[in-house]
Amino acid sequence: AYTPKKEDKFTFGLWTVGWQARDPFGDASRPPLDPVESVNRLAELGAYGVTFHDDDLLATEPDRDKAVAAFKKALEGTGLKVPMATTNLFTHPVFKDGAFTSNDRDVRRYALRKVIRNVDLAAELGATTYVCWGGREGAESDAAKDVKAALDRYKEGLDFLCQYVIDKGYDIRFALEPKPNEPRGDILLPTIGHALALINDLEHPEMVGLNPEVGHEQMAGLNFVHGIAQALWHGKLFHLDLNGQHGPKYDQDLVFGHGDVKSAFFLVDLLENGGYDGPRHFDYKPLRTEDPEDVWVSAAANMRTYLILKAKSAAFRADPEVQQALADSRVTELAQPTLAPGETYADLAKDDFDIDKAAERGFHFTHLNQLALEHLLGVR
Ligand code: 3MF
Ligand code: MG
Ligand code: MG
Ligand code: MG
Repeated sequence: AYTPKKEDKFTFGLWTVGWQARDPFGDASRPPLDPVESVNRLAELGAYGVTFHDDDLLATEPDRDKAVAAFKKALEGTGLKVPMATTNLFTHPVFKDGAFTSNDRDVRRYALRKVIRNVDLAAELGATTYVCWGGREGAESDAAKDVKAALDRYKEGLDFLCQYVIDKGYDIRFALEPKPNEPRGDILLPTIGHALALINDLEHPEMVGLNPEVGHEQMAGLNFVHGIAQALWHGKLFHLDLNGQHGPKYDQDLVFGHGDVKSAFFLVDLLENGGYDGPRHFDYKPLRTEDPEDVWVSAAANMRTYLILKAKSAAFRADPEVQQALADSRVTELAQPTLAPGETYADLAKDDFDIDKAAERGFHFTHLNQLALEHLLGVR
C-alpha cells in the first residue's frame, strides 16, 4: 500500500541523492553520482520525475553536450519526466555577493545568461516550472546592500526572464523559493509572504509563483502548513520542496517526516485535499553518515513516509469521531460568510448577541488535536 507509483508524482532533485555531503566543516563523504544512475535508481523506486540545476548534469561528465545526451537517453529509457529545472547561482565564487542582485553589474549580466541557457534546456525537456532560489541574494552587513536597489534588480531580472519565455513561446512559469538565511547572513525574500509581495510588483505576476520549502519556513520559526495554505489561497503554489527540519537552526534538509512529523501530517492532509496537483518534490540531503546504498534507502523513505501520512490523513477525515469533533469545534462554520448575501451594517446592528454567553463557549480544540495525534501514532 505504501509502494510509490507514477501517479503519486514523486520527484527528486538530482542534487539531493547526488549530494556528496560536503559541509562547512568537512569534506565529501560520498563519491560523485552519475545523473544517469540517479535517473535509473529513482525510476526503479517508483518516482515520477527528476529535477536539476544546470550544473548537476555535469557531476561526472564535464562536457555539457555529452552530459545532456546521456541524461536524455536515461529519461527516455525510464520514462521519468522533468517537471521542473533550476539554475545554480550559488556555488561558483563569482556569485559570492549574489546573482540577480550582486553589487557587481557584470555578475548580474552573467547570471541572466546562465539562467537563459538552462531555461532553453528546461523547455526542451518539457519542464513547465522554473525555480529561482536566490541563495546568495543577500548580505551579512546592512551597510553592504542597498536593499531597495537590490529589489529593483530582482524585479528587473525576473521581468527580463518572463519576457524571454514569452518571446520564445515556452510553456514555463517561474517559482521563487524563499529562505531566511544560509548561506548568506540574511537572504532577500526570506519568507513566503515576502516573495508573494514582490510578485505583485512584477510586470507579469501571473507567470511567477512560489516553490516553498518545508525547512526554510521552519528555520524562520514559521508554520509551513499555514504558509502553504496562503500560497494556495493566492493561486501561487506552483511547486514545493518537501523535507524535514527541527525548528530554527541550520538548514537540515532531513528526509520528509524526519523533522516535525505532526506538521508533515497536516501538510500532506492539506496537499491532498487543498487543490494542489503538482509534483510532490523532495529537496532533502541523505545524511553525511550514509554510504552510497543508504542514499537509496533515504530516497525511498521520503516517498513511503508521504504515502503513510496520506493514508493517515484519509483515516483521520473518515473517522466519525473526528467529524463530530470538527463540528463541535466549529471548524466548518468558518466557511460560512460573516454577512449573508445582501446584508449591510444595518443588519449587523440588529443582532441580539449575548457577549458573556459567547465568551463562555469553549472550542474543544484539545480533543480535536488529540484525535489527530492518535491517528498519527497509530492507536486509532
Ligand atoms: C537550498 C535549496 C536549493 C533550492 C534549489 C532550487 C540547492 O536550501 O533549497 O537547493 O531548492 O536551488 O530548486
Ligand atoms: Mg529547496
Ligand atoms: Mg532545506
Ligand atoms: Mg533548501
